Amino acid sequence: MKLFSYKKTQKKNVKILYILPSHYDDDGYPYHFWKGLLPSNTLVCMRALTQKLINEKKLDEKFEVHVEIKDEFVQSIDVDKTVNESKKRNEILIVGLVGVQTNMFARASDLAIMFRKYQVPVIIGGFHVSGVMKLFGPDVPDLKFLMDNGVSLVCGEVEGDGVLATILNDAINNRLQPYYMIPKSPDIQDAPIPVADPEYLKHFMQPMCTIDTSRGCPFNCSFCTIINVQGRKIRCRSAEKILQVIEQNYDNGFFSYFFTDDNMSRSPIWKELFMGLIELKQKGKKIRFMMQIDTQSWKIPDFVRMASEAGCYLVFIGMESINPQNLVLMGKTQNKTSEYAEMVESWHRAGILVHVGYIVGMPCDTPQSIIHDVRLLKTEVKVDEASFFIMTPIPGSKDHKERLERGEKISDDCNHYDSCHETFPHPNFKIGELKKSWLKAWSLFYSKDNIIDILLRCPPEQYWNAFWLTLWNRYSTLLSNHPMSMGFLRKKRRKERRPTMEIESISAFLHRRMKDFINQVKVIMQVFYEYQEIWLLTRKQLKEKRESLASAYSYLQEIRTCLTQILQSNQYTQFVSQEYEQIIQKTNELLLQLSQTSGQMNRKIQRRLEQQLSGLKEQINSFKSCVPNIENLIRFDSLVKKKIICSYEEIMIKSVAHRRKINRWWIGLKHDLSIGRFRWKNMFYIPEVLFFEIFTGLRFAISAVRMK
Ligand code: B12
Ligand code: SF4
Repeated sequence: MKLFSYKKTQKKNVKILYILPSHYDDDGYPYHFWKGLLPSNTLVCMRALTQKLINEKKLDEKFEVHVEIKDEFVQSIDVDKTVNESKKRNEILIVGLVGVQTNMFARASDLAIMFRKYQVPVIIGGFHVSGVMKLFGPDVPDLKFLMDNGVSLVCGEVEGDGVLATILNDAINNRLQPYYMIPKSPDIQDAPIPVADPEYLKHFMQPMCTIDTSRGCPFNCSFCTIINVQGRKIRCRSAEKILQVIEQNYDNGFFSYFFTDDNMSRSPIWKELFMGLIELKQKGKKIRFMMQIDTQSWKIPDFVRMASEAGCYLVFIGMESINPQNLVLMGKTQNKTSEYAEMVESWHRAGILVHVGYIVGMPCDTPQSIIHDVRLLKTEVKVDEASFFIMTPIPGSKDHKERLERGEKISDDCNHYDSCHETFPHPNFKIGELKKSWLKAWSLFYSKDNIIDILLRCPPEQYWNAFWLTLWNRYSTLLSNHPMSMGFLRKKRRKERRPTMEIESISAFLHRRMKDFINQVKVIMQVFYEYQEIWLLTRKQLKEKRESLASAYSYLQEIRTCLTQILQSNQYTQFVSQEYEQIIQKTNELLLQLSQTSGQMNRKIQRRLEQQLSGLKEQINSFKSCVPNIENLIRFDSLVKKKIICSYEEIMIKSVAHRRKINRWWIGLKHDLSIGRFRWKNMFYIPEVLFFEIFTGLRFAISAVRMK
């Protein structure tokens, strides 16, 4: 369906093209994907606002104005082609680069200059320009460069009366000002709410709609730009209008939402909105949504319960750190670390998954403390999903301003402000070490053991959501990308490279793409196999087995925490030997618990389990006489993981044992082939392997896609 089509008319046509620019990777290629993860809220908001002006005839009536959108993450932007098409149609082209965050600013500037070469009027808006101009005014070199090249900049939100109409009429009549400073944050009560656009949403893996029900935040975190750009007073849209659009979207087949408010729990309309969604559900129109909230919101009366009834399946919480000192230094004093576990538990009880944002490189962080804190996040706080960000002094934040005032060195490449790069020297980390710690945090959290633990203990009704979310994070991080700014299947164009880097020869580019392809296939295969095993172990239908495995995994986590404490203490004091005794004791308890659960299984499993476990008791107790040095502790860890947990899993779930046997066969075959050895034994297994791979692979793929 085409939402906006051209009419034959006497008036001159004007095309307003809103583009969400991408950003560059470290090799200078813009990020493009075949399918994206999240659609852009700013892009659809800007189109809805402009369409309203067109409908209300607020734009110069001498022209016939049309509006189009393009998201560079998932759609290609060919500047020459776009300009030539407009020329052929004899229409005036106006380009708006929208929602430009700091990490997108370099790409946005390059696109702007490309369009300016054809004299196309270009306007840039979004958080980078707004944040910088609010704190430093327009006299900043990067911004001046653009204005000198005829690009117009917009600082602030444009919903206010006449604001966008003025800018667009100036653009249509070729009289754009170098910049527009919007003095007041507008009331958004009556701002148009974008309706779902199937043409745009088809570029994403799942058709999810976005709505910002409110803007502004009452808190005062020093690393955040919201306070300076959108203000501390909360302004909201009309709940009634939002509900009307949601119902209309439902009737058109769209029922999944991301409410992009920075803090939905402080939105004055949350109750009215949730009540409306509950009523829609009673009418059979079931909506599902995720939202961002703060760490205190679980205490708001009725908030958690109503969110669950209204269809919330995931909350994103800005936890940022588990070190209280860090939180005080960053002004995030509303976060109470001692309450984190209770908070997560309260959301879980309501059947809602908890995803936290976590910053590494806060003032008190060190490489060791990050490892320690991530362990706590897994074992004590028990969140279902975590996104890690490298501490970044984003322009527009108090942190950025203060660093500049103190004369500290910060990166001058905006493209690096994506929370995945080091942008300032941290006193506790050598250069490059912060990035390593950040990667370590991802790999520790998304380790296979923790993913199994998450899937075993998450609310059962959210099993498939947790499954796909963790899978996405694992897949993105294996490809060294941030899951939030990542899509499925990367695209690159040879000639589309950052102007500061040379265009590669065809052969060099083909070589790069071949390497990318092989890496992509490898990662997809790795994730497929890993998750097949994870699914075999954690499937929802194995209710009793899941429960006993869940407690085995939580024991394993506890034992590992003790082991880490011993390893970190580095000296064998009285305390260490007590801890050591404690883990041996805990492991014995684990054995006892596992053999008790065997009573619920069939006789054969029970017998095998008893045989396996009785031999282990002696081995565990033999550790009592060993010194708790590093080698012994590692041996102990491997005994618990391999001999107790793995064999328990294999005895309980036959298909897991089978999967692992075939994995070993593949590894053996690969090894044999690498050294040029041929074994007849390998051939005999081929029919069994093929049958298993096809049968289990298909069963897994169908279950994961149907999510049943
Ligand atoms: C939802 C969200 C996301 C989502 C989706 C974003 C999307 N594509 O919709 C996800 C999860 C993917 C995401 C990821 C990231 N985000 Co984010 N995100 C947001 C959030 C919460 C809401 C965005 C939104 O919908 N705003 C509402 C729209 C309507 O407002 P707006 O974009 O400012 O647009 C208005 C004006 O700026 C102006 N305007 C904008 N463009 C134009 C263009 C023209 C021509 C004109 C005239 C006017 C104009 O008019 C608009 C209407 O008033 C914002 C915070 C916020 N409150 O906005 C952070 C925010 C934008 N994100 C931020 C950051 C840092 C990131 C990440 C780098 C990582 C991270 N730390 O979260 C990644 C980067 C991903 C990427 N490269 O795209 C920062 C950006 C700061 C900066 N200077 O760069 C923000 C401000 C949050 C913060 N705490 O500081 N984000
Ligand atoms: S980080 Fe979150 S809580 Fe803190 S000021 Fe920004 S939006 Fe508000």
